[in-house]
Amino acid sequence: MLLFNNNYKKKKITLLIHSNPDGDALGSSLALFIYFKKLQNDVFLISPTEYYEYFNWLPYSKNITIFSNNNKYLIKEKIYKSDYIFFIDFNNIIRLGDLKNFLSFSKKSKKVLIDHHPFSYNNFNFDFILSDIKVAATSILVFRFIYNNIKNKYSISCCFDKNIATCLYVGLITDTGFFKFSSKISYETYFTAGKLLKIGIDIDKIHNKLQEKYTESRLRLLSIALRRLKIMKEYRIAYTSINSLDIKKKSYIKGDTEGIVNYGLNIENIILSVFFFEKNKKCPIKISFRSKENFDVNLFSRKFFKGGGHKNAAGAIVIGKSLCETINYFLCVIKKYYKNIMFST
Ligand SMILES: [Mn+2]
Repeated sequence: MLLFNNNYKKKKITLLIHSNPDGDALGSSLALFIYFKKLQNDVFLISPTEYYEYFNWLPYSKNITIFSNNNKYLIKEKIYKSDYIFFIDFNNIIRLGDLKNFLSFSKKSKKVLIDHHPFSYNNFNFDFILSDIKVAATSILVFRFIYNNIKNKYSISCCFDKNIATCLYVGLITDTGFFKFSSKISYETYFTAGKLLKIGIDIDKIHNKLQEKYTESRLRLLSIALRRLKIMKEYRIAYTSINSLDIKKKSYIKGDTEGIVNYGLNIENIILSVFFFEKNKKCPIKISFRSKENFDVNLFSRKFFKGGGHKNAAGAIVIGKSLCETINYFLCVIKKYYKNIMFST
């Protein structure tokens, strides 16, 4: 994609990431932010929601604008004036939350997608697409993008600095679970990691920062979720939930339920783990799915919950149903689903 060549004029670029951005969305977008800034562009990075404070040490993270009622006019203006709008680590504009309504002001701009999720039914009209569902993280695609842009034009070491490499490395290791999720790992995963290492990132520091740090409330909520864990051996499923009462009692803070869904998969023979989350009675129910082997939670979540994600990690939002109704619905559909597909592996 020949977006930027030697004689380009300063461009206005807006970078968008998905709600509740993860390490990959933050790392990829910050890397692009730093890169475009170095090339003297006018860059603006917007997150539809706050991000988990665990990531606030990332280089340039202070430059992320969190969408709110107080800055909506600024955001509208930035989107309106953009030459380019980048959609990073998502392709379904639903994931922008209320920020999606502002895209109607973006008519003048070229839309660029950089993402590794399967295409959603709710697609947007992108002008440039850099999408590859086989790569482990969007960070790899951003690496490719920057690498191809600077090759033969600028010195790589001048543009591809330690900050950019740190951000990309964070995306890479958070989306691969520190290189554990083998289904997505390929030659390019390690190739990219190797290139980033060569730039001189401080792996010790990054791993230290990313080490799980639990707040008291997080540990208490985890203990509730583990006690409530249900195991359906014959279906190879584990599921659990956290409800609004737990949240109140344990003075929840954002990010506390992060990762609860992964615990069920640690049990031998379990291939599907599900976590249901009711933040408060008025919020929709959030569901996280994690799977192993050939159980495709992206397909399952799309089919029954209008959600989506990846083959082994997906999510969904359920509006207008209680937690109990949602779990019952899940149990009902999963049993039917199993009759059709299971134990064929
Ligand atoms: Mn990702």
